[in-house]
Amino acid sequence: MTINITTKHSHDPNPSPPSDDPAFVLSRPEHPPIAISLANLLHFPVTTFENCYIISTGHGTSGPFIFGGVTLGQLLGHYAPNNWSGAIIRSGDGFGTTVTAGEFGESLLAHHLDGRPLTRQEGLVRLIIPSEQEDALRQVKWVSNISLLL
Ligand SMILES: Nc1nc2c(c(=O)[nH]1)N[C@H]1C(S)=C(S)[C@@H](COP(=O)(O)O)O[C@H]1N2
Ligand SMILES: [Mo]
Repeated sequence: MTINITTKHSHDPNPSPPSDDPAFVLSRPEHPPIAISLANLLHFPVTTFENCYIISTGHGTSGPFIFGGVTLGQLLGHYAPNNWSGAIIRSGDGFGTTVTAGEFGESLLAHHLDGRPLTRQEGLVRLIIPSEQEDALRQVKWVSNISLLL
């Protein structure tokens, strides 16, 4: 008899970007979608989140890192101010997470790591939610769509 003991994470992280372009789309009910390029994102003042770890199922834990980017609160304040209840953040590879409006200020669309640009391979644009401790299950790499929820 074989006893199959698995300690494997239920999600195998995808190591390779689904496309080369870090641009993403902001979708809202009853409005045309807004395309946001990396250049658009770089126009915002940079917010930094210190003491962040990547608890990677693939590569183990690394950090602490200082991520730089734009919070969802900053982004939505500029492009789509409204009383949203939350958002679904998705990657082109099908991975994603939901974020409540109360978390918009602590959800970073990261484009820098320790003061240098994040590479596409590393997840540019990578969602960082520092309170997330579940093996990076909310660190969405290669964000391609943000769908706002009423
Ligand atoms: N787009 C996308 N993001 C993702 C994943 C994925 O499969 N696709 N896996 C998540 C999981 S479970 C982990 S452990 C980390 C792995 O991050 P790393 O590749 O930087 O080690 O990415 C997270 N973000
Ligand atoms: Mo993971």
